[in-house]
Amino acid sequence: MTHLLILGGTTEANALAKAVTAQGVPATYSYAGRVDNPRPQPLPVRVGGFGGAHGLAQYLCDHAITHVIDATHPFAAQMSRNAIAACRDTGLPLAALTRPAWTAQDGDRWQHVPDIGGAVAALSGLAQRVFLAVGRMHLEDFAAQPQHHYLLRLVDELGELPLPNCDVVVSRGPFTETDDRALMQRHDIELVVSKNAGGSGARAKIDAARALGLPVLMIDRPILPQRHELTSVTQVLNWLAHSGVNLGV
Ligand code: 3Y8
Ligand code: NAP
Repeated sequence: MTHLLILGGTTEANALAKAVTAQGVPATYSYAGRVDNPRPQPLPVRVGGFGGAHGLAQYLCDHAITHVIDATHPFAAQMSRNAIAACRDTGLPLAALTRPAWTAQDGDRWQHVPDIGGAVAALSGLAQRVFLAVGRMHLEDFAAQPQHHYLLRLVDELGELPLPNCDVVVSRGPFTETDDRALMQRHDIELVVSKNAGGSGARAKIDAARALGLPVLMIDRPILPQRHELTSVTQVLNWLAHSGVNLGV
């Protein structure tokens, strides 16, 4: 009996959830539990960590999972590493549904940095008005550069803010270039800090920066171990069909 585990939390994971539900394939959607109100899904949802790679392997056995699709964000590196280890240990098939990294186009003024720490180091120097659109989990790292005025965009309100000089916008994507351009003009933004998330849900600020001629500190993705990677829902459905899943029941 087929039972998919979708490791979710992205636009692509949500599209996959709809597709497998439409095909009548039994599946469970998994959130880490990072935000207060994660988007509802059309299939059973579980929320919270598994307890490392071993906890995930145990979950896969306990819930008779037959296939794992890692549709997490490219920066969710620990989850992806755990999925590789747990599927290796249990012998279960794993495919990652990911999105190609963004590449600079004409007019882009990108400075690539290898990780969050590299972005913090690149912010040394005179005070600027910085759009820090990297979420909540790494904000404290930027307290090392308190001279800037930061515009933060968060999914949920934060009580304590680790940055002395900042404005906060509480808003979850997917975002649009028009709105991001207006936001950046309203706040006189001079520099954008972004993860190279890929996909469409987070790219609005990159397109807005190009249109406004603003520089971008682009944080490159963490390097992941080798795994079977797919870049569309159709490819995932084909992968499932080729591994014996009866689609369209
Ligand atoms: C909990 C689950 C959809 C999916 C929406 C995508 C697109 C909008 C853009 C900016 C960048 C950022 C952040 C972002 C985007 C999508 C997608 C994406 C970036 C939700 C969601 C969960 C999370 C977790 C959250 C992180 C944070 C990162 C905000 C749901 C809304 C910055 C990544 O407050 C926190 O703790 C937030 C934590 C991990 C990164 C960070 O370090 O803070 N995403 N985002 C998932 C879980 O619990 O398992 O409610 O949908 C999902 C989405 N966020 O179609 O609606 O697919 O990428 N998410 C980044 O890309 O830089 C915002 O502001 O421009
Ligand atoms: P991470 O650093 O790779 O994972 C840290 C731990 O969180 C994992 O080891 C696991 O805990 C738990 N976890 C992560 N994703 C999970 C999931 N989908 N289901 C169950 N547990 C999960 O992950 P992250 O960067 O914090 O991302 C967390 C979630 O936010 C993911 O769903 C991701 O797709 C989504 N998201 C992240 C970003 C981002 O910028 N990082 C952007 C958009 C969406 P255990 O070890 O206890 O199992």
